[in-house]
Amino acid sequence: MSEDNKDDEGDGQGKTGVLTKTRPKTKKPSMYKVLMLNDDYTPMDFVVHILLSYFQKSEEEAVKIMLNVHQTGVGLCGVYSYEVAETKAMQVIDNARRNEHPLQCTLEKE
Ligand code: TYC
Repeated sequence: MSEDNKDDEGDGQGKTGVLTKTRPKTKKPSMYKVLMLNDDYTPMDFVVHILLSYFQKSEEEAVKIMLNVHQTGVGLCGVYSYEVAETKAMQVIDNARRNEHPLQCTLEKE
């Protein structure tokens, strides 16, 4: 019997140990937006292809996002942990470069 869990309150209710177990201080990992930027040269169908290949979008969603980027200058591709976001942005930029398109992606902390 541990000293700090003894029933010494005399209320006839049995054990009254207070639950004081503290949770360790953990922080949720920050999430990052992968943003796609507009440019004047990357073909629209290439951008749609990128959204389908790296961001698991449906054809309909991909076209919507691409047009939104085309019209507003920037658009959201997805939100991921830092490492996943960084990897996806890198893969997109690398793929675009290999295909000689200037398409760019950036990360933004949520
Ligand atoms: N603005 C490009 C065009 O007119 C299309 C485009 C859309 C390029 C989205 C980049 O992230 C982008 N061909």
